[in-house]
Amino acid sequence: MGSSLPKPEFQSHIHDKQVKRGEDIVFRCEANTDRLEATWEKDGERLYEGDRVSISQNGKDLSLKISKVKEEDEGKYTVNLRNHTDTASDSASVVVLEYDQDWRTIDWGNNHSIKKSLQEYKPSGQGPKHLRILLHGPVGVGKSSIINSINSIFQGQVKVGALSCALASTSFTKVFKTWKIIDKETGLLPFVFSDIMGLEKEDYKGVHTDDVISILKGHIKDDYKFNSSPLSKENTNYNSSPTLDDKVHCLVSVLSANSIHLLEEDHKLIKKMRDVREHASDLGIPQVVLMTHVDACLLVKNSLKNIYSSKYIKKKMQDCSNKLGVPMNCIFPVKNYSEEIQLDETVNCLILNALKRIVDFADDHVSNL
Ligand SMILES: Nc1nc2c(ncn2[C@@H]2O[C@H](COP(=O)(O)OP(=O)(O)OP(=O)(O)O)[C@@H](O)[C@H]2O)c(=O)[nH]1
Ligand SMILES: [Mg+2]
Repeated sequence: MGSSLPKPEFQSHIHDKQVKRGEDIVFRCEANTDRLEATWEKDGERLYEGDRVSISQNGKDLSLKISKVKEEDEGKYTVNLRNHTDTASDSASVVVLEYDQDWRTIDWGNNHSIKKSLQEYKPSGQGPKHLRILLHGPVGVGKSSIINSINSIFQGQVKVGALSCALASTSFTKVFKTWKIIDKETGLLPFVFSDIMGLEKEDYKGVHTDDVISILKGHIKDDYKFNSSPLSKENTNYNSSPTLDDKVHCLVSVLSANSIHLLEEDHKLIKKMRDVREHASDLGIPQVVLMTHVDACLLVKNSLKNIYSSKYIKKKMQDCSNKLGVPMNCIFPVKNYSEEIQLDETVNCLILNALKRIVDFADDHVSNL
């Protein structure tokens, strides 16, 4: 009497995978018997041996290899076992972390010319002495770090001194402060940054939206310490006759890639940011979003040059776009200097490109005043 055919079963399974483009995927599993036929599927379609696909069965060991992964390889993979007694199947998913091609182009070798154009920039027409750029957003997203990083680029070395007092004296920025940027070679640059306390969801915490709106109009003097109630017109810190230099020429909303998912569309904090944006729009002030903490994505942490191929980053930018109502082409991902002690041209490149846009937008605004 011949031995009876065993029912096919898995001794070990295939597992979900996340891969970068160009890498290979290998699924391996073990069956309980070699007396079966194994077939592989992707999203329900049978897979056959091909240029990038190798299928092997060595006794009970089964494997599928996809070489040089492309975006199209993302999906659900299934291995089916069959013999005359029964069938069994097992599935796992593949997520390809990157697009096949960068979805936005950036010239990584162009830092020198962008920096030069910013060093040589002069505000248009009868405009102000300097452009004023206001950074606002939730607590701890990296508003002060952006100013610090820009300062570092123009100083030619990573600087913490200029802003460390503001950062170190309290856990967050509490005072309204204007930061001038001094270029190591050419001196004072004609754009300044207004750094403010972060927004919080509670009405009595963080910077009051009325204060942010007053800052847009140039009504708040430097060194004003933010309060839970907005600054009144009677206060000595209230500037009742702001000049063009005191007014904001570009509003930069700052959000962080690693915390944007925590803010629902109807979150109080998002509502506050939209409220400020609406006032800025009424005043004709151009707006840009900087998305910080892009190194939350491992691909990007390994190499910043993956920024525009990373699906994670695009998803986070779309999230910022939907929540704030700002088009994608006004959103710039940046990595701030945080732990580094030396400048890095790729870090500089993202910041310089974003800054150039901000200055161009602000300049358009002042030239139309
Ligand atoms: N990894 C990483 N850390 C960052 C980045 N940007 C800022 N940080 C860190 O995040 C922390 C908060 O940064 P701040 O610049 O103080 O944030 P802020 O928005 O000014 O915060 P408040 O003044 O409290 O509202 C600091 O420890 C920074 O070093 C970034 O792009 N990547
Ligand atoms: Mg700060």
